[in-house]
Amino acid sequence: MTTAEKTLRLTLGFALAAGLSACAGARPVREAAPEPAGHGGHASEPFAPSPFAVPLDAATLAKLPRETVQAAAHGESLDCEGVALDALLRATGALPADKLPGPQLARYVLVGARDGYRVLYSLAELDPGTGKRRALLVDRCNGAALGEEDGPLRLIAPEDARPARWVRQVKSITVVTAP
Ligand SMILES: Nc1nc2c(c(=O)[nH]1)N[C@H]1C(S)=C(S)[C@@H](COP(=O)(O)O)O[C@H]1N2
Ligand SMILES: [Mo]
Repeated sequence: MTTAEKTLRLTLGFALAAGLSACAGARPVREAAPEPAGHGGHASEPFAPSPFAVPLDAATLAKLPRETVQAAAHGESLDCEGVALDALLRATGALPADKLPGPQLARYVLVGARDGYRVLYSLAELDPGTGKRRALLVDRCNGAALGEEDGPLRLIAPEDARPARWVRQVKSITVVTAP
């Protein structure tokens, strides 16, 4: 074997080893450094920081399209209206407008209520380009504004098989990168 052939074999060997270790997930997945909130939420722009508190003020919600949802819980049927959670996440920069970048597949959406109840969704399950699971933040059901017991904001995920992840008295929505 000539020196040139040996060099080629060595080079190929290293390239193969490097490729295999990358495929085996040897390199840790890292997100971009946290950035201040308030960017436009496009994939080309920096990720929202983690944790990211999604604004729930009336002015933010009023800018989003209204949607309706029919849902049933414990034999009671509900006709509700409010905003789509993915639209809220996008408008506030918590969800990119384009394809969800790989590192954001490890993000979760924590919904907290005034009574201390908490539930999780994954960001990817809510992303219209990935899990496409429908969830709405509603403020009116069966023709009336929600009262203190249920509202003023209630999260409804009509595709869930039981309403355990519907959240009454929504107080906060926080997007977090899993540790
Ligand atoms: N804030 C809050 N939301 C909540 C709960 C709760 O205890 N507190 N219970 C959950 C459960 S277990 C169910 S089954 C549904 C429906 O409860 P409801 O029929 O009492 O509204 O609400 C969910 N949302
Ligand atoms: Mo429940």
